[in-house]
Amino acid sequence: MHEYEEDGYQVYKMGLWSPGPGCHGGCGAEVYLKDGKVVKVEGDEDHPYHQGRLCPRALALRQYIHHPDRLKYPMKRAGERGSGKWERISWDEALDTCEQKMRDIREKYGAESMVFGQGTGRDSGGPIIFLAYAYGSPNWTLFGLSGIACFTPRLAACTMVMGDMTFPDAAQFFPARYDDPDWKCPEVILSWARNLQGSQCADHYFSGHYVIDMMKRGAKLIVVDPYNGWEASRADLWLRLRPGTDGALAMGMIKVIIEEGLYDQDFVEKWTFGFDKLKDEVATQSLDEIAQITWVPVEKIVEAARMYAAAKPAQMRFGQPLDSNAEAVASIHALASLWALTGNIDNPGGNVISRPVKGVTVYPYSTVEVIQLYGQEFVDKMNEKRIGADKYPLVKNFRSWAMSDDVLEQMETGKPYPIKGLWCQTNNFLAGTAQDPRRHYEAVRKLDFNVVVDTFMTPTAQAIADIVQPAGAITEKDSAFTTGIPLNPIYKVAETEEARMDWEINFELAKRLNPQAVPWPNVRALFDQRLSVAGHSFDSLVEAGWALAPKGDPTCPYNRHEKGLLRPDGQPGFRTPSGKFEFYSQKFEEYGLNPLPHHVEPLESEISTPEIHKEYPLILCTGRRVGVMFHSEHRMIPWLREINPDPPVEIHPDTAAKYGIKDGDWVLLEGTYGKAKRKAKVTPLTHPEVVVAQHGWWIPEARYEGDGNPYKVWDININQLIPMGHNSKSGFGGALTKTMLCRISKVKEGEEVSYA
Ligand SMILES: Nc1nc2c(c(=O)[nH]1)N[C@H]1C(S)=C(S)[C@@H](COP(=O)(O)OP(=O)(O)OC[C@H]3O[C@@H](n4cnc5c(=O)[nH]c(N)nc54)[C@H](O)[C@@H]3O)O[C@H]1N2
Ligand SMILES: Nc1nc2c(c(=O)[nH]1)N[C@H]1C(S)=C(S)[C@@H](COP(=O)(O)OP(=O)(O)OC[C@H]3O[C@@H](n4cnc5c(=O)[nH]c(N)nc54)[C@H](O)[C@@H]3O)O[C@H]1N2
Ligand SMILES: [Mo]
Repeated sequence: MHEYEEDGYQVYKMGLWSPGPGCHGGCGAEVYLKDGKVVKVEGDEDHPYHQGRLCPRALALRQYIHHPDRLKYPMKRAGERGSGKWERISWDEALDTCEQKMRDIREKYGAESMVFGQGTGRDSGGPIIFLAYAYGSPNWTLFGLSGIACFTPRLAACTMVMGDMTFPDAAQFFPARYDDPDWKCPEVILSWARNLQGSQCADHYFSGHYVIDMMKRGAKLIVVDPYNGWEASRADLWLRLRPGTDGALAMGMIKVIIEEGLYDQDFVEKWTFGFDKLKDEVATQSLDEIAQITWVPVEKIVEAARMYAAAKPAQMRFGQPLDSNAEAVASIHALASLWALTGNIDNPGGNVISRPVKGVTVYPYSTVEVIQLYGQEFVDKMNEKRIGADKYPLVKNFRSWAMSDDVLEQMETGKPYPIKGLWCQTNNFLAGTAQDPRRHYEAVRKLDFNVVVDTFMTPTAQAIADIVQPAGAITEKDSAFTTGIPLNPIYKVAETEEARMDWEINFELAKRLNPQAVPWPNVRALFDQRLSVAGHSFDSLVEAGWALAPKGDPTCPYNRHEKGLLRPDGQPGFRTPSGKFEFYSQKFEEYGLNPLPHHVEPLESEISTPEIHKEYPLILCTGRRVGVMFHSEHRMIPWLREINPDPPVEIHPDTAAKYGIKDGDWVLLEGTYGKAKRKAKVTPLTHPEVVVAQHGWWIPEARYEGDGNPYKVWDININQLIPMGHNSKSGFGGALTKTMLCRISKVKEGEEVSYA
């Protein structure tokens, strides 16, 4: 039952997602309401995936939902852009203005002149592409994040070389979870650039604590991470690599596995393509050189390769820092090759192929899904003007994003066609999403019309918006979590003033701008249709609580390549040109990219720019997640801010001593592109040559009076040290968020940062 009464509370069982906790988890919660207000949130012990566990952000949900600073009604600016002056307006006026301005832009310059920007994959992703496509603009993008370096590089690489993405198998496909007789516990979990304690559910959509569950069941842990975090400190083997050298390390492991004959001969013979070419490639490489590049000693590379290859099954979880690698898809190709070499694809306990549960798509993650929603002809038409599609064949042929780096450049140059407006929903680019936020700020402020849809007044909204629209929080919206396991409904149980759900806002505007594209009477009807392939209506999914695909369904494992469940032609094999996992990728070759996995040095490093390294000797590794905050959110939530009160930079005690820095000192970080201030947190957990800085910082309590520095963002935004426009050759990847060089010094007397 999804709703019951207890001690005068109305209790709703629901999956939590953004906005509120943020995250990608859809965790099972029980939300307690009294007099229409959320008063308490607890984990739902009956939920098979999370069994009552919740993160701190979910537990603090009531402080988010009822925060006095929540945006409560639409507003228009009442002065110059960035003046900090706002006037309350009605929803009618807000939507009338958007309709009229967007019509003007479309008529004068074409629909492509309006960019639709989102942040990370949240519930709003579906309605944003929906509005963009209804309006007629192909320019849907993860606005500001160089190389769209979040998940898409991993998705694109895996799709090209094996036709699908995989997730670690934590028995998430079965209601009985670990007790299902078909499931096997992996002997080894290789956790590569993952941060269980901080990012928690991250990009695997069924909660991160499965690692602990499986360690309790005997799985050994190998960790690849420069930082001594929760996982590294508990690992059976820890490889402390230099940030950005994952591709080189993976090639080293491939070399050992091939040359020591540790690979799964049967799988390689039957299901892979290009093995000999991969073998020739690694024969040219030396483990000593790889050790030098990666900082990982040869013995450890060998030990990791042997341990991973000997385990049956073994699984790998891989995180966002890989998307930031200089040639991200190439290093991800190397990692995926490890699964194929050891036969750990779609096997019990290995890396299992993931497709939307029963084929339901609300927020498309692949080209197939975009086409499923909008049709081939329309998608082809969109590609004609999609920014970046002509420049990068991989971008053209995967998922439909406009390329973030090129969007910025085109805003600045107006070439090949002008950009005139930004629809900015779920994206605080000035504080968190964007690299080189100053360039973004300048470019967006010159546009004719900007809209921000958010739950709070952010630095971005203050600086660039003409219209601000208040978005409903997680308990204030109807939607569905269809991108992971299980399929979860989101349903409205409360309201905050005039805040509206993202789907409703975009649906209403899309209907005004292109009624033909919106044949449904309301959002619920749209959901009914999209859920119908799973045999559900919106109401029945809410009643059921969650849904899974049954065994035998093509969206449920195992060994689907053997059963002909992966390819459109129904033949056994993978959805690639050869029908096999491609060590030598024919798609990459077709797109003018190196068909083999390989390593590319970061833009700045001790190897690529030794001169710069002399002056800027530290590696700036940003954005390592912390559990109490989601990107730029939660700085105003008392319980969470108390745990993480100031924008920190973590620095090793030896390095701190060298530069005369003490714990709690304000320090200046300087790189070749810019600078930012931070509070030093001296800790042995970080490597002496790596400083670790959280991203997403702004100071909500520093009230904004129109001085051009909204919420002190220019004092502390770490992305000022990170440039745009150096994304990977393929287009996707290379955000440089983990690898820029920098130097550090104590902030001088009188230059103290204060934000009371
Ligand atoms: N609480 C919270 N959860 C989040 C988010 C959040 O902001 N807050 N963000 C969400 C989003 S959008 C994402 S993309 C995910 C990201 O979540 P993850 O993929 O887990 O990424 P991170 O936490 O950035 O880093 C993971 C680990 O990689 C290490 N690392 C850094 N650079 C490198 C490198 O070059 N190579 C290797 N091998 N390791 C490296 C870091 O030290 C860290 O321990 O988290 C999601 N979950
Ligand atoms: N230096 C550095 N920068 C990074 C990263 C890093 O590791 N280092 N990580 C990058 C990554 S992987 C990502 S994915 C991006 C994330 O970037 P974003 O996802 O854009 O994250 P935020 O900057 O927090 O902006 C999100 C905004 O959306 C609002 N919001 C939240 N949920 C909703 C909702 O459902 N509806 C609406 N309308 N608004 C909502 C929040 O209040 C917030 O203001 O950041 C990137 N930036
Ligand atoms: Mo992300």
